[in-house]
Amino acid sequence: MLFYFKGGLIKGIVSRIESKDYYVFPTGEDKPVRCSLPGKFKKEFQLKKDKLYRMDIVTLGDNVDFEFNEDGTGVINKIEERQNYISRKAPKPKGSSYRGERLEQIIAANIDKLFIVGSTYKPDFNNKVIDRFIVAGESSHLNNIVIINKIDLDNENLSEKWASIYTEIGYKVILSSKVSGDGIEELKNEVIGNKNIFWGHSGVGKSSLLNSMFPGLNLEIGDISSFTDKGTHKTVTSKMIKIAFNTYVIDTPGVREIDPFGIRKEDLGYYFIEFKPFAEKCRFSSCTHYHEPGCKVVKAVENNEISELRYDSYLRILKTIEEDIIY
Ligand SMILES: Nc1nc2c(ncn2[C@@H]2O[C@H](COP(=O)(O)OP(=O)(O)OP(=O)(O)O)[C@@H](O)[C@H]2O)c(=O)[nH]1
Ligand SMILES: [Mg+2]
Ligand SMILES: [Zn+2]
Repeated sequence: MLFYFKGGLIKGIVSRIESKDYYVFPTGEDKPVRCSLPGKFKKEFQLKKDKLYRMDIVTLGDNVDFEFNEDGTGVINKIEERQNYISRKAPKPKGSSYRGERLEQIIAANIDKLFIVGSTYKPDFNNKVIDRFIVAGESSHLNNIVIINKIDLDNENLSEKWASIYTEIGYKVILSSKVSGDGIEELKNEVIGNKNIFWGHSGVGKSSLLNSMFPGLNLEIGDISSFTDKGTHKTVTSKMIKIAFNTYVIDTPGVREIDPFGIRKEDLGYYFIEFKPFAEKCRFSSCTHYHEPGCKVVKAVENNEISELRYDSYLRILKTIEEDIIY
C-alpha cells in the first residue's frame, strides 16, 4: 500500500490519458493514480503555439511529479524533460485540402525500444510502410526493431527474404506468430527491463503479440468480422501497461497513415542508415540523393550496394515531405 500524505511530492510515469484524466504509476507501484493537470501548464502551452493537442503537454511515458488530494486522486506538479519522444504528423482533418499546416502529434516519450510491426499476410507485408515507421523511429533516435508477424500464413516462405532487407543493414528482425509460437520468447527477452512501444498498421497483430508474451494482459484483439465494420481498429487509444518493475509496454491503435514530422528533405537520407557511408561523399552536403550530380547514394543503388526497395521507399517519402510549420 502506498503511503501518501497531502503536500508530499510523488514521482511517477504517465500511463494513460482519458480526456482530462492522466493516470500515473507512482514509482514502484502497480496501480495508477488518476491525476489532473493544472491550468498553468496549459497557459505555458498556448504561448508556445506550435502544438495544439492536449496530448502533447503530457504524453505516455512522461515522468512527472504529483501531489495527492485527500480523496486519493492527484495533481500533476512538474513534467520532467523528455529524453526522447516519438511523433508523427497529425492526420489531416477530414475533407481538408490545405498543405503545410499539419501539426505534430506526440505518441509517447522516454522510450527504450520501438517495435515496428508488420505481418506477412492479412494485411500483406508492405516494406514501404515499415520504412516510414523506421524513419520516424530513427529521427527520434530510438532503438528500432522490426517484427514480421503471422509467419504461419507465409506459405511461400517470403518472410526470410523480407527480413533480410533489414538485417543486412543492421536492424534486428523478429519473425513471429501467435499461432506457432515462433519468436514469442525472443521478443519477450527484448522487452523485459525496457520501456517499449508497439507500432504498426491496424490488424498486424500488435495486441495479439503482447497477449502471447504476457497472457494475463487480455488485450482486446480484432476478429475477422470486425474488419468488415467501419471501425476496423481494435485498439482505440494507446496505453502503457506495467509488466514488471522497469518493464512497460505501450500498445498503440493501428495507424492508417504515418508521415514522420519535422524532417527536411536534405535530412531524410540520415534516417536511411545504410546511406550514411555514401551520403558523406556526395558532392553537395545538401544533396537529397535524387537528381544531384556527384551523388554517391544514387551510384551505390546502381552498384547494388543499397537495396533498390529501400531507395524506392526513400524517394516516395522525399516526394511527400511538406514544409512543417513551426511558429
Ligand atoms: N494467423 C495469424 N493471425 C494472427 C496472428 N497474430 C494476430 N492475428 C490475428 O490478426 C487479427 C488482428 O490482431 P490484433 O492483435 O487485434 O491486431 P492489432 O495490430 O492490435 O490491430 P489494431 O489494434 O487494430 O491496431 C486478429 O484476428 C488476430 O487473431 C498470427 O500470428 N497469425
Ligand atoms: Mg490492437
Ligand atoms: Zn547524394
